[in-house]
Amino acid sequence: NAVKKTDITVIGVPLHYGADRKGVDLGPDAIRGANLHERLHALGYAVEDAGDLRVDRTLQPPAPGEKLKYLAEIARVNKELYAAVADHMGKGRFPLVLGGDHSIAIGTIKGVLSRVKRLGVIWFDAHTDVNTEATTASGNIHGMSLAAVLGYGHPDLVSIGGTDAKLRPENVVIIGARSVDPGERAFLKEKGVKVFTMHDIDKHGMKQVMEDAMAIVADGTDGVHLSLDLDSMDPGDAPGVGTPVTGGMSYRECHFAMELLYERQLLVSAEVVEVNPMLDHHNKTAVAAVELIGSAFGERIL
Ligand code: 4U7
Ligand code: MN
Ligand code: MN
Ligand code: MN
Repeated sequence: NAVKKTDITVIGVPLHYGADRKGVDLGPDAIRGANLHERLHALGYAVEDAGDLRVDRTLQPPAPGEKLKYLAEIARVNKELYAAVADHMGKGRFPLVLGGDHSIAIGTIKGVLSRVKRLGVIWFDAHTDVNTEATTASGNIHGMSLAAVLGYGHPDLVSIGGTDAKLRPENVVIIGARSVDPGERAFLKEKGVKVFTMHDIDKHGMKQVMEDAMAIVADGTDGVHLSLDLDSMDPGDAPGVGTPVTGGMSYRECHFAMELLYERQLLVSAEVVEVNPMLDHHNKTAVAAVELIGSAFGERIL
């Protein structure tokens, strides 16, 4: 048809400090290596690669018990990511951010919020990432990024990209959750973030869950950001992740969810995170990531 295809800018963020585990910093190149660009080109998109943001590789480990591990470097990288996303979106391009650990959602989403004030977010994850320094058991900032973009947590994270544009809890849905910490459960309930757990997917099926989820994120918003944590998938289909949780979305369920997202044409930005090639088998998880991106960008069997 005559729909104009968006131009895409790929931004790599080889950050692992938010997960405090090496390997996820190799995610951007593993995803590129699984033929991301070729795939998007074949679908008719003009793709530009902005390369990778620079990450300091020489940091000393944090003190035992630290509740915001590597905060300074994570905040610095996310500020750069915010600026890059805002810049590319300002030129009318679709930012596709490759992680790296999920702490990079702070920079991505703040950058998108600078261009799309009323933003919906659809967050695929085994976890819910709404810890703060007050509730975290691990001190890993990749478990705090959704709280931070909602305005909760350490000021150095919350203030990234300014505090004018706000993501509202009623415009966020989480899909695929099956590992939620006690403090997170209280947060989600108090703020009113809608979570479609694995139980909901089992009970209602992916089609119904996606229809309900997309109705929520599209209501009263001007665009939707996709945050895709590959640990939302079952570890059998996506073994290359740092925090695997059994009982996840199957390859087909996830693939179908992405196809449904494309049909509704809601997305203005996307990020794919937590792919860890050091834990993967034959790049399976990066290949799955590219398959899912393909589906979200309109790939079909016939
Ligand atoms: B990811 C965890 F305790 N909740 O805070 C934590 F279970 O971006 C995991 O979703 C966080 O992969 C996982 O450390 C963060 C843990
Ligand atoms: Mn996550
Ligand atoms: Mn996760
Ligand atoms: Mn496919």
